[in-house]
Amino acid sequence: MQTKHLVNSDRLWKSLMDMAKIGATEKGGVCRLALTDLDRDARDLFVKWCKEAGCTITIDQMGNVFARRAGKDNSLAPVVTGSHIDSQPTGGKFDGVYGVLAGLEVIRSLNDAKVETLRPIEASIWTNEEGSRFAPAMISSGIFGGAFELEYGLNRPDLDGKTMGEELKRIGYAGKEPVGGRPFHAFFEAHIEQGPILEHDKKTIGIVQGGLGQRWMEVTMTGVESHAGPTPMRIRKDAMVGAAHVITAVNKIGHSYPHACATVGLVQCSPNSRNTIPGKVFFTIDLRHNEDEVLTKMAQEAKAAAEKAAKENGLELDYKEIWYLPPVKFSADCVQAVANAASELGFSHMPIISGAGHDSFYINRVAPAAMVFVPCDGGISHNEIENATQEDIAAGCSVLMRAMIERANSL
Ligand code: HGY
Ligand code: MN
Ligand code: MN
Repeated sequence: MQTKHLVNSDRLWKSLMDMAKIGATEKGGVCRLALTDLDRDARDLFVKWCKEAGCTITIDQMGNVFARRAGKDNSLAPVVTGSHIDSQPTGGKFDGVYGVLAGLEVIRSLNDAKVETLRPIEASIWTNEEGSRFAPAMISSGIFGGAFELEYGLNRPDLDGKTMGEELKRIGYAGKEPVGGRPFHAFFEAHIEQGPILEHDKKTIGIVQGGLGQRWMEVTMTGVESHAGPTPMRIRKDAMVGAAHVITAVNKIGHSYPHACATVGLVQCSPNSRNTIPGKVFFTIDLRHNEDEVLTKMAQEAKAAAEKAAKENGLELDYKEIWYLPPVKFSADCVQAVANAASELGFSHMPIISGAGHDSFYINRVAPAAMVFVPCDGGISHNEIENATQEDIAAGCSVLMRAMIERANSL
């Protein structure tokens, strides 16, 4: 069957490449951390493009940006699409921003085709999806979905103690609109898969059924700083040794359950000097699984391993869980709308579960939501070499557009 693109593939690709210049890194990726000047510049560019496409712009108190294209009946709840524009420190050109610019491309293509939908359509940016600068992830969509209070989000600090509220004000995106409390008729998010399945199975579109649950912990192990030379091994209270035991245990937990994921991604050692025994080590744990009970067991085992390592190495332990996201199941109607669109447009497709978290996970709590995945090279993401093909990027956007039109013309 001949596949059909509904969108302007070259224009979408160019907007992605232009946006990737903001925070571009030597190795071809982006570093555009949440609420930095680069995040502001990217937001400003998106807003400029959306205004040129005839949209009206609304910004809420967490800096979420909504670009609205009017429909025939603007009293009806909109169909919304979007994702995030903040990146990892060594992020790629597509993670998040593809979903933001795919939403703009849908609006631009509707304008080109002079199509008026019954319902208004909105393209959106969700603040601090990555949870890299400000933990946890997906805070702003989480507030929209009722998982966190606004005050909690505004007061989340980065590692230098700057809060989200202060940084939103600083970059000029502390909006007035309340976060949430308004209905979406449906929400769709286009995103690269960030894993190897679609590429391996040679499918263009992933019909995302839902996503893994997550538990994030912050751990501080405290021993005694002392001289690396005269301090005998038997009397040391070495925080790095304790942390090493926990890090190894977390990795073992990840391997011990099928489809589990377990990662220690952030480690800070103090005083971080080569000839001083580390007195304090701070690190994070990221556990994921599609079954809530298994995720709970993994978390219990990680905590037990930390307590054992602290005891055996004479260390103080501060261990706290800072985030729990239950496994997600998307709305059957929206998932079906994506599947129908992929079939009607002739793109190969398969059902898939997301290993990564996304803003639609929380929006799914207050509105029917689903996602459209496209492959990325080698399944690599959260890496500057992250890449996708223009063909797949346009295919995913066409499926997004078709699904959105179907929902936007339904009562
Ligand atoms: O961590 C995640 O899954 C997402 O990239 N924030
Ligand atoms: Mn993402
Ligand atoms: Mn990401």
